[in-house]
Amino acid sequence: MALGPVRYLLFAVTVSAFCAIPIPEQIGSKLNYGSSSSSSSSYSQSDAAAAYSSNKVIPAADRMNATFVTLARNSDLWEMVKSIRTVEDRFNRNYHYDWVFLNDKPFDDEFIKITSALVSGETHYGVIPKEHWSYPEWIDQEKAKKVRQEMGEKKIIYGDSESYRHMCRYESGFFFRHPLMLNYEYYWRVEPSIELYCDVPLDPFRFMKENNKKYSFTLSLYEYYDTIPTLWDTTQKFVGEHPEHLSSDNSMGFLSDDGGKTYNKCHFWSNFEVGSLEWLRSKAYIDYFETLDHAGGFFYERWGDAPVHSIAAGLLLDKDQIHFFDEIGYYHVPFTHCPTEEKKRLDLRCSCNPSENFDWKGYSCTSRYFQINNLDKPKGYEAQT
Ligand SMILES: Nc1nc2c(ncn2[C@@H]2O[C@H](COP(=O)(O)OP(=O)(O)OP(=O)(O)O)[C@@H](O)[C@H]2O)c(=O)[nH]1
Ligand SMILES: [Mg+2]
Repeated sequence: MALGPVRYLLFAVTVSAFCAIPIPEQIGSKLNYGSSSSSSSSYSQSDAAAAYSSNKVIPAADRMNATFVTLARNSDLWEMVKSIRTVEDRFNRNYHYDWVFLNDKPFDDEFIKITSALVSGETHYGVIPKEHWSYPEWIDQEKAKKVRQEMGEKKIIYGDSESYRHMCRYESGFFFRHPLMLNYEYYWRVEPSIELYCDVPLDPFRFMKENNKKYSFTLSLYEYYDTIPTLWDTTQKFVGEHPEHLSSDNSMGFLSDDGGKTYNKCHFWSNFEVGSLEWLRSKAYIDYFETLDHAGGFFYERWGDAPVHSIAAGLLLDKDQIHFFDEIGYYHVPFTHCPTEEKKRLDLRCSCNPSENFDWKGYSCTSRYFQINNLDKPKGYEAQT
């Protein structure tokens, strides 16, 4: 973990040295806090904002069918406590959404005692079935071991780690199928040691549902190439075999600079996600995951769940089903998303330093997202490039 910032900084230097990143024209934000479509309920996002400032708890009937979800080890407890506290303070104290914790080993009593005391909603603790956290029978484990040694010698971050690979495969293909997740429609992924910097002035789950969004992000960046050399070839194979799954209004322009021939390595940073579980459980997504899983790259390379989710969202969903949550100020070491506009930061009582906002820096991909969606960049973004 301590290597995290170093990894990204080294990577950032590489990217800024070798990649020409087109920066779109200056434009102002189109994002707003409210929902653009009508709701069958009398409850609205402005009620959410009012409730936040008055400390009112949203009635259960006005909650969405949604949960927070965290994959963690028992040893992550105290870093997880920080994440829960920030999520509760900035959002969930008014909502009391549930929280599902998943682990490849049983959670211990202390983990359960502390986390259940801090979460305002119900907590659920699940053990991951063995077959979702082990080698599929078609994987050559000797070959996988050799790769880990080689990647370790090359000092590729987590290159020598077996558990990190199981984790990435699990987050790519299984967490949304865990029995505890099956009854929910939306999830918000939370990792240990994160920070929410601003009051969350809307219910992100409701926003997703009312606006037909399926996937969302706060930060985006370039992937480390050595971890995914054949991910794009495998994706192309999938597209060839399943052209029916490709959206005709996809985000190829976010993922590729040459119309799909090569992957530009842009991905949404998946340690934060609010998304549709039903989309992840769809035939389109499962077919994609199965193609990747059979190709073996989770073990023979070190494919991360971030590029996997991002490529799937970018190709299988319509462009406007992917949402950028500008109002959710967020930190996961070493990157910050801090809303660009001062008025927004003041209204939402943000505690982030705007000069640390990563959005418009050269190694963020968020400009590309704005470009392909014809979105106006927020006022003041030039000062943060
Ligand atoms: N149960 C379990 N959870 C894990 C394991 N490895 C990682 N996780 C969890 O999976 C998520 C991602 O792991 P991280 O170690 O944060 O990976 P990362 O975000 O790429 O790396 P960092 O930059 O070091 O945070 C976190 O929620 C971890 O708590 C594991 O072996 N078992
Ligand atoms: Mg992490």
